[in-house]
Amino acid sequence: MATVLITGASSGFGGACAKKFAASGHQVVLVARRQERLVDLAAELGDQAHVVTLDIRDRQAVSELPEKLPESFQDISILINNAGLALGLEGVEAGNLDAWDTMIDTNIKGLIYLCRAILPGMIKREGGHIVNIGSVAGSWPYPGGNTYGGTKAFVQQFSRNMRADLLGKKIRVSNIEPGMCDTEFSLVRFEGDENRAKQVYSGMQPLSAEDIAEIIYWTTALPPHINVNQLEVMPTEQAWSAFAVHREG
Ligand code: NDP
Ligand code: 8X3
Repeated sequence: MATVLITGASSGFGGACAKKFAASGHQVVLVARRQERLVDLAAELGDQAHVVTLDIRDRQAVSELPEKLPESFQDISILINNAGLALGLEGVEAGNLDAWDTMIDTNIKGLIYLCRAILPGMIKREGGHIVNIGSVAGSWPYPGGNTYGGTKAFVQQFSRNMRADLLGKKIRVSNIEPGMCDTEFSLVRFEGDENRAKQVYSGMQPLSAEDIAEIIYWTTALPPHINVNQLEVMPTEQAWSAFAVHREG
């Protein structure tokens, strides 16, 4: 039985991971800001779950997180760095600087705070697995993806650099990079505009949160000598496009 800390467990991939890992016999530490949702999920999962209501942008709170866990939940062997968001789809010349700060503070800074807080324990216990949730947006540009894509490109390179730092320490690092997936992601991106969020997935079959949880679980369940470095996954009905060319006249 492993203890798995999941950020962003109040929705989407994080919630589905909590259910998947708990159903597979593991303990889960559920982290997010919306306490009520976490408490409801923990009630569903039983004694295997522990709730931590936390904003991952709070550096101090994240650094104190390991020591504040009940003793039976302290030996975290899997960290799923999932909490994150996109805000807006404006072109770079019209982007909202507050939204950009929030994405950088959450997707980049929150993620590195968690790694820094949890890794010393993993190193001491000589084992662990950090699963970062990147995005196809970290490799492939699209109009309006500017800062969000930049944060996920950071996650890609930070994951690789962590592998370099952790070589020989029996700690795995994986970066899972999903494409379109129907969670609350678009609702958040479009500030609660349900119609606009729905349009993103209309007429095609997106991935589900459970699909991603299955893939994350698989990477962690592989024998310990196997490290999935980077795994990009899209719906079959999504693909890349040709280069865009602007022509005069
Ligand atoms: P959801 O919006 O459904 O879930 C996002 C989760 O992140 C929520 O649980 C939210 O909890 C949490 N979160 C956001 N900000 C903070 C914060 N400051 N502190 C703590 N928790 C926070 O979206 P997804 O499940 O789709 O997204 C999960 C991850 O997957 C994100 O990193 C996203 O960028 C990435 N991703 C999503 C894709 C998609 O198409 N859905 C594709 C590729 C990557 P709360 O609000 O309660 O704090
Ligand atoms: C979410 C996928 O394509 O909307 O990271 O950026 S995308």
